[in-house]
Amino acid sequence: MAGKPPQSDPVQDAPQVAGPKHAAAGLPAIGHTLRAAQQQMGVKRTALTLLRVNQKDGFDCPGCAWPEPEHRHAAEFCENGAKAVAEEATLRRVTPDFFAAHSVADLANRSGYWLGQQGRLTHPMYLAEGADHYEAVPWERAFDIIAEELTGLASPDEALFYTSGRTSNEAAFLYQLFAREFGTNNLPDCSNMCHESSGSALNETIGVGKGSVLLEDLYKADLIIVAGQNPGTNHPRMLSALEKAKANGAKIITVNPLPEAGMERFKNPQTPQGMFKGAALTDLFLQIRIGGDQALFRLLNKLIVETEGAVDEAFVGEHTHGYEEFAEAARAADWDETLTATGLTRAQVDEALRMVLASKRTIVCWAMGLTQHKHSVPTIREVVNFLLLRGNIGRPGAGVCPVRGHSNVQGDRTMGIFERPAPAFLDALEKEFGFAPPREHGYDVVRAIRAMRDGLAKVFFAMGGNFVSASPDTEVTEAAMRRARLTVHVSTKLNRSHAVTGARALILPTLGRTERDLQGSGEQVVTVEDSMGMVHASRGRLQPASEHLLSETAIVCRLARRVLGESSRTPWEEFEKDYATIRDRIARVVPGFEDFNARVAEPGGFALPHAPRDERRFPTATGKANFTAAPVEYPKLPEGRLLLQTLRSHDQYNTTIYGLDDRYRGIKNGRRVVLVNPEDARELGLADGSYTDLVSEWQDGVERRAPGFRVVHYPTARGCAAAYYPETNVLVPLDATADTSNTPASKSVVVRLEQSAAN
Ligand SMILES: Nc1nc2c(c(=O)[nH]1)N[C@H]1C(S)=C(S)[C@@H](COP(=O)(O)OP(=O)(O)OC[C@H]3O[C@@H](n4cnc5c(=O)[nH]c(N)nc54)[C@H](O)[C@@H]3O)O[C@H]1N2
Ligand SMILES: Nc1nc2c(c(=O)[nH]1)N[C@H]1C(S)=C(S)[C@@H](COP(=O)(O)OP(=O)(O)OC[C@H]3O[C@@H](n4cnc5c(=O)[nH]c(N)nc54)[C@H](O)[C@@H]3O)O[C@H]1N2
Ligand SMILES: [Mo]
Repeated sequence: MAGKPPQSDPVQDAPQVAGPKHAAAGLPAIGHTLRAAQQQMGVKRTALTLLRVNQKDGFDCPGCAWPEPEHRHAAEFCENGAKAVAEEATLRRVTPDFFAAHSVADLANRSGYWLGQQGRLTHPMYLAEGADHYEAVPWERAFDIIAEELTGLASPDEALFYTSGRTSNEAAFLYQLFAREFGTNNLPDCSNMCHESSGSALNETIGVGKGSVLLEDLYKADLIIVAGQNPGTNHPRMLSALEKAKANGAKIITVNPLPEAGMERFKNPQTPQGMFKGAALTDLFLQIRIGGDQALFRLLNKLIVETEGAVDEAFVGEHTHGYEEFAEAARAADWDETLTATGLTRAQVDEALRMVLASKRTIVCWAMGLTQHKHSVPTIREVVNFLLLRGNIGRPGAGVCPVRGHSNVQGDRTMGIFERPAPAFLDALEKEFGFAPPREHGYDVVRAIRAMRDGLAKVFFAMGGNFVSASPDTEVTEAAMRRARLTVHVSTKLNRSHAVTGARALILPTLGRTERDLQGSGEQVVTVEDSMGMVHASRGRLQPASEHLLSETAIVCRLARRVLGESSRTPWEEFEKDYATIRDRIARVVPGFEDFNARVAEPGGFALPHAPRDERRFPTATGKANFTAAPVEYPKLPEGRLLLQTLRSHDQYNTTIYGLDDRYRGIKNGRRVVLVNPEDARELGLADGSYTDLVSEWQDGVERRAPGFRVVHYPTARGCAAAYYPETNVLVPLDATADTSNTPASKSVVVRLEQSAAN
């Protein structure tokens, strides 16, 4: 089933190709923004809604986690933020009548794009065992069904509580509290598939799993390296920050197998000169082979170590551990091997080194291009080595900058959404709420799928997200979900996870970020944490999409009361009535949130403490920042194969498909495309415009196939290919994960391209 193009879908996937663009944003972006928004919301609602995005008294953009600048423009949002808002604030509705007209089998046959376009969910819906259709149920009945299944489990560890990254701090804190009072640490989240490798690497080396730079640091940097990230599409507001950094004299090195338009030239739509001409952003483009980053940074580190006076010896001596062992490994780095691993030339590496040595303040930014490989954790550790060598952590204008995805994914983790919680966090929960939290580690995403597959987990509850489409190995994941007794999704919009269900299923419709949240004590605000550890309030203003929606917080409170009953001493009713009472508890449990309610009332919010950034204190096992010296790894390709990365188009938000174009890459009206270097294509006999199946090869010998992709000759690095996720998740084996972080290696899938039978 999986990977089969939907049959009854009115949308035809017929890609047209015009070649990559060399600049991002500018006037066309404004046009696209308004068109997308007005199609969903109409003209008046568009104006009212977009003006509230990311303002100090408005709501946090549900798009990405990029921080808000101190001086905000009247329109502090971007094209893709506007699309995210429009998706949520749409006037289209999915009512009980819709479910009466469409069986679950019918929904399972539709594309993700079609499902998302149907609009906002309006009623709690229940799929009874053996039934063909969802039917509306009262909220109380929905909670009864969940309680029935949860209390019937042999152990609390047979339940899974997934979180996507849009959930507010308040809802996330209560959700993990509920799961732990219920008795499990099974709290997998989207972070497991996203920046887990960053968290793993940073925790071990600098003692804090978060980035160490604030927005101001970007403006002060001499050199910014952007590796494995496509901000033009995924963090468009980052381009304004890079533009400002450049105006202040920074240089930018881009490390990417693809030339991404946003990093080439940025036409800032918020300044008149920017709209037309724009600024060139990248000074040096290193077109690296997929997975070559660890080798690149190791070689740069060797060259730094071997350059007289290049190492910041005072910093290394006072603040770090493991330098000697690391320097020995670095000296052994081999030029030829590095050039093979990276596909770069010696001159390019020399030029990069020159820029590195000329910089006193260096920042490295990265996203999924670094985190989703087998050797992602050692790769990011090597980035840390690189920064430590020249004292680039805990100094203004310098540091590590993992750029997060979902708007509150970092906050959810801060609130305790983690399957491997720190003992100190559990101690604090125990003290505050007077129960004994489970201490055993729970399942992450990959382990949760295995547990369902093997019959060890029977209830799957999702706070947002689209688990079956976002997870790897679609066929395995879908079969695993279908084995569950009960699957529950707290959702704003319809998606495939509602159509691939356990024996029983529930859809619980919830408020979005843009909507007014009215509770017993009045209108509520929630809080979020951005990618740079800034916490601020978010207040929705729109009328909720339906009178039957409950907020995520209310859903957790009611569920907890129904499931835990008298056994819980937590004041769930009070929490639901007044979210400020939740923040009072967060203030006592989570370090850095002291006086939470008062500080979040300040316009713009507050910054969480970050010991390495603020005081060059490294809370690691050694008490210092750790150099590490892992062996260099890079993917080795068998003859005639390509290394496929699965990435985002300009018209999607993860599994939510906004449209079928990828404007900056010059692709229109289709998503089943595979980008291949023209030289590789020639060697493999793949004409531009021909159709091919992507077949992934993995050591388990199972053949995973995604049929019918149009070949696009594209200037990617040699040996590499790119195609969109989630269509290609069928190709990512469940067991192909990053060492240590267990993140699916969805950016390095070995594939062969086979001529399509269908075409
Ligand atoms: N509009 C929009 N915004 C989003 C999202 C969205 O889907 N749409 N998703 C959000 C989420 S959850 C996340 S995590 C972020 C994702 O943000 P990104 O990480 O920018 O997203 P991807 O599309 O996965 O792009 C990966 C980039 O890494 C490059 N790359 C791939 N492999 C390698 C490699 O081995 N080395 C190097 N150096 N580069 C490599 C790719 O060419 C591509 O430019 O965006 C967030 N923001
Ligand atoms: N092959 C491959 N796979 C990947 C990736 C990749 O690059 N390649 N990227 C991975 C990454 S980085 C991530 S973060 C994951 C994303 O995984 P998820 O976070 O699970 O997926 P999304 O597509 O973001 O979830 C979209 C759904 O969330 C619901 N939703 C939206 N807003 C809200 C809200 O405010 N509240 C609630 N309750 N629900 C809401 C809607 O119903 C919508 O359909 O995918 C991962 N999977
Ligand atoms: Mo993500």
